[in-house]
Amino acid sequence: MKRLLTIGVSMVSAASVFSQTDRPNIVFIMSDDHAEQAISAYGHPISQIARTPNIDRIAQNGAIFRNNYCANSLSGPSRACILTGKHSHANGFLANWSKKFDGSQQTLPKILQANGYQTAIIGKWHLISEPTGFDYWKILNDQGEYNNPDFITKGDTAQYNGYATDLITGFSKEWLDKRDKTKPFFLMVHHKAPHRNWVPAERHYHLYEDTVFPLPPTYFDDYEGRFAAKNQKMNIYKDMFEGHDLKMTAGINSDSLLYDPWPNVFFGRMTPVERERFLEAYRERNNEFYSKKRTEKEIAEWKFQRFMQVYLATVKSVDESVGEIVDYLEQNGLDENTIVVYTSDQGFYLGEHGWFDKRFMYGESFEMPLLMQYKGHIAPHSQVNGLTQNIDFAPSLLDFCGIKAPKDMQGVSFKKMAESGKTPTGWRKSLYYHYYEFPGFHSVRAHYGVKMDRYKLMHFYKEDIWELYDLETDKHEMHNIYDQKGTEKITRKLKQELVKLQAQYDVPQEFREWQNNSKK
Ligand code: SGN
Ligand code: CA
Repeated sequence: MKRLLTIGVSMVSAASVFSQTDRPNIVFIMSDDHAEQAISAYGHPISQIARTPNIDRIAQNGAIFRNNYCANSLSGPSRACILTGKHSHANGFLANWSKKFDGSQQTLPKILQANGYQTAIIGKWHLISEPTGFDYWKILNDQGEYNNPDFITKGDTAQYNGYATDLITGFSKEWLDKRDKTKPFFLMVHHKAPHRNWVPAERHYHLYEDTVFPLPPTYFDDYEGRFAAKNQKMNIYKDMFEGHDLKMTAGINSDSLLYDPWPNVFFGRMTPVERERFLEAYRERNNEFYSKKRTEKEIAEWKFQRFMQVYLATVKSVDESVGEIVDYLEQNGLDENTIVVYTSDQGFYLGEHGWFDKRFMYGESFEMPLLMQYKGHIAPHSQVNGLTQNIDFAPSLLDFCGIKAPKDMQGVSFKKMAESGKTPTGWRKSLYYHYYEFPGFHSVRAHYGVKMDRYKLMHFYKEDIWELYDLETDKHEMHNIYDQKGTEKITRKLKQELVKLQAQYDVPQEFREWQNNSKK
């Protein structure tokens, strides 16, 4: 019998392969800016003192992906890559300032919908155009607000009392309750947390207030030999907004924030009583900051600690949400036949190189957490070590549902690798990356690059600056060895690989001009 190949008018139902009830449901949980360093299953020292036991449950029930990366480390673009299974140049959503996601194109939810799935998205969407391919959607307005946020549904916008993470969890469970139980479902639960400006739920205001987090060894990076790294604006001690981000007040016993450029999305969203409780919760700590003279270095270190306290307290509610959803599935007999994915739209710096935010192809921003459970198919406590990328999510999930991915999807299915725990011979050896948003927030220059097992090559193409890192001897990417004696051969190899990937993915000439113009 013929299996469904792609969406179109003359479709054959995937029920030919799976019966209705056999086909797995999918709960795709994605948070915003959640770094691997802050998920305890990944083992980073920061996460060991701010654990995420519920997110870890997914890894215990299934697989942890050790080498998963994004294709463009920014929210809108990464979401577009996930929906389409294609790189940014192919799905058209290059940057957050891109006009609109073209919702008429083929996407994962559309294909699932056409195969009899009920589809829904609840939470952050961030693609400007209205969601397509979803039977139900209830999304935040753009970045969304933490406190008493607005949610948009078809033809309506309403403000809800409560905390964004909890509301998204509640709406998701309500949708699960009300869904048509005769059909399989695909539910995307997209949290705003722990995106800037890191407002924890009130019950977590005091969590971590006495915890001291380990300062990354590269916190005081001088960016020597790295032009773009030197010229960014995402430094914790130079670029953070003290009130908005770090919850610092203007002086001893002050009720005003030190600096909040967007009061309407933060402080202004709380009721006067909520504002009062927030200020009280931080008052003693904020007064303590002003109680003694501090050197610049001490202030920089203090800011790191405050950043970690608010960021990780914000993560806590996401972890609770995952616990509630996994519990719901178990309590409703859905855990056996439901794929649960936990990921974040990209990685994030937690003080590495002195930074917050992402965008760069360096380490922690490029790395994208991925945990996945599917009982009876993915063994508990398994590890996926092959190189995977967010463009693989759509073809892989389709594969798990017995639906053949359309040929123009650029990602590949990692189903077999996840099921067997083994990297097949012939699995990809390199990854292509491209970040476009310059000028833009945080001033990270546009670049593309290739990552192989040991080396990473990056090209800041507007400036025609190349960087090469040996990840084995320099895991923090502090020493740009491009042009150094002895690196000629490996540079040639990586450039060849880059050319190969750009050709394979049909990257338009305008995004690979270097092949004609580069001085090197
Ligand atoms: C906001 C943030 C930036 C962040 C972008 C993109 N500022 O503009 O720090 O880089 O979002 O983030 S904020 O103070 O307004 O939050 S993304 O994850 O949506 O791509
Ligand atoms: Ca993000």
